[in-house]
Amino acid sequence: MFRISSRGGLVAFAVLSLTTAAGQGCTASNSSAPASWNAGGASSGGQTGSGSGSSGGQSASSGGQSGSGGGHGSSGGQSSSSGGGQATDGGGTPSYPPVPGDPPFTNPLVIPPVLAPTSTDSHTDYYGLTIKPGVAQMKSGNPTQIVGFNGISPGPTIIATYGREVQVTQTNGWSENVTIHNHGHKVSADSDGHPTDYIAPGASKVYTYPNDQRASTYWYHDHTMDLTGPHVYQGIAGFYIIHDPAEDALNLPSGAYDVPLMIADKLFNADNSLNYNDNIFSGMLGDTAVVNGVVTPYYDVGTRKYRFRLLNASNSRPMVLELQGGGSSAVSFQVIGSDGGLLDAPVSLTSLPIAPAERYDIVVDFGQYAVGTKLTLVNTDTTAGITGGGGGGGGGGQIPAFTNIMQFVVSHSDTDRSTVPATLSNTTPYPESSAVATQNIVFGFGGQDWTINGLTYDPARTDETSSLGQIYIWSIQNQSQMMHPFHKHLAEFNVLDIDGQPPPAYSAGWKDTVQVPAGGTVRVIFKDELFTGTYVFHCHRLEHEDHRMMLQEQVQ
Ligand SMILES: [Cu+2]
Repeated sequence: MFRISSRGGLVAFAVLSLTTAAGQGCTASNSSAPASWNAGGASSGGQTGSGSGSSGGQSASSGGQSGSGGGHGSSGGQSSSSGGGQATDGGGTPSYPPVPGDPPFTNPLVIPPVLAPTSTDSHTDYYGLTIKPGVAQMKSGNPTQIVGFNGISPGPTIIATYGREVQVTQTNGWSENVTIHNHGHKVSADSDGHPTDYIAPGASKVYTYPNDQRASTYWYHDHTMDLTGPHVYQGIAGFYIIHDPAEDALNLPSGAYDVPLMIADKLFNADNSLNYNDNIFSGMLGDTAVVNGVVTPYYDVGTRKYRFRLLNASNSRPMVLELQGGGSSAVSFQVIGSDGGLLDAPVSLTSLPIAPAERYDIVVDFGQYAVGTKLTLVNTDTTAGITGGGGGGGGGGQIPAFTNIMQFVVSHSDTDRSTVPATLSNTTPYPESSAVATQNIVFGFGGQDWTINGLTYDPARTDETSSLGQIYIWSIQNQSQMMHPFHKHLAEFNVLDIDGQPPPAYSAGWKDTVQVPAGGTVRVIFKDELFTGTYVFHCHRLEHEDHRMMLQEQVQ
């Protein structure tokens, strides 16, 4: 049973005691819900404390999971009557039977199936999907109730080709309104998954995607006004990948060696149901990494290069990704692409920050390792991007956190004819002098809600006006004490600078989501192309978006 500790209460901005804030939310809004945050915070204490080393992180993660379950079980000493049931001790304290945590890297990675078209013609591939409840074996023990495309999460992967249209008929087989946004796509306003363009339960809607844009890793997910957070958290998300001839000609790792990885953090109740809270301050933060719907999986690889399409599909969790093991504490990998496709050139890194909704395509060469080597993908960030003021950094230890994400096991020898060319693409931004205007976008907190330019989302209001085909600079200023990932619909952009400095090379290509650091300013340059109409831009911490940290742009 999916449990929502809804509306985490109004957290005074200056108060950064997250455990207290969330605990109030749970108590005030849903007395029968487990004190999830406290459980997560307790378990994450160990994870955070020992989490920076790979081996420490492994045991901490395992301990955190079982500790969480044990905490519930011991608090009341009662067992629920069924796997999905709740029990209380009469005083509002929930109790669950202890469920052993999964040791990390014991569950195999699952690759989402590729969706087959229902029909094709000379111009268009036609697909059908149904959003409906399902069950998923995300970890050992009870299956987890989810909601997903065709009842699975991630949903089936849609693979499209540049310039060839795709139509997806989405049928709502669920009990709540939904609307589906194809993240990063240049689409007509009526196919963009506008927050109030609902597909009612039982209804269907056809979304048309022209795919008139670069090859890259995109993703489709729910975008329902006020409810995107719980909807995506329950599983309404899938990959949408575009290929184009320019990329195909590069001989990058492809086919079975091109692997999408949807990484998200979750918080599990002891019966394996998902626990959700929409804490207005930090957003939903989990204590366990899930990759393609499986808790801390392992993946067998051969001695060759692989392309991994990394998507941070967390509701609100920014991560810093590192690969550890193989006799080196810092394993380097190559970043070849960002949100909007290939970079100019590969960028060798050992540490990659990735915020909610950001994508980075990386190439890892396992050919340099002996069979039997294990490399662990970890998250080294425990702050969740909450960095500023009022002891926020010191409160980091109370934020649910995790280290382990997944493990690559070099299990067999393999041949490798793929290459990573020194030149991949050309992502030169539009010259600043070509911009017709600079608009200021200011993130703040208005006393009750997150705001953009002092406003909260009103679907009846136009906040910015742009002209089709003209180039704009948006200067996004973050006056708050935490990082907000800014996402704009319709256009991909280039980052001009971050606090006056050029962006790091891995984020200098085309993007649709950018981290705006606490107290910082990011300037982006873009051109709205192909379509006029009403499009939103917003923070991609989904709980901020749901609390109306979103405005509308009229493209005319
Ligand atoms: Cu935000």
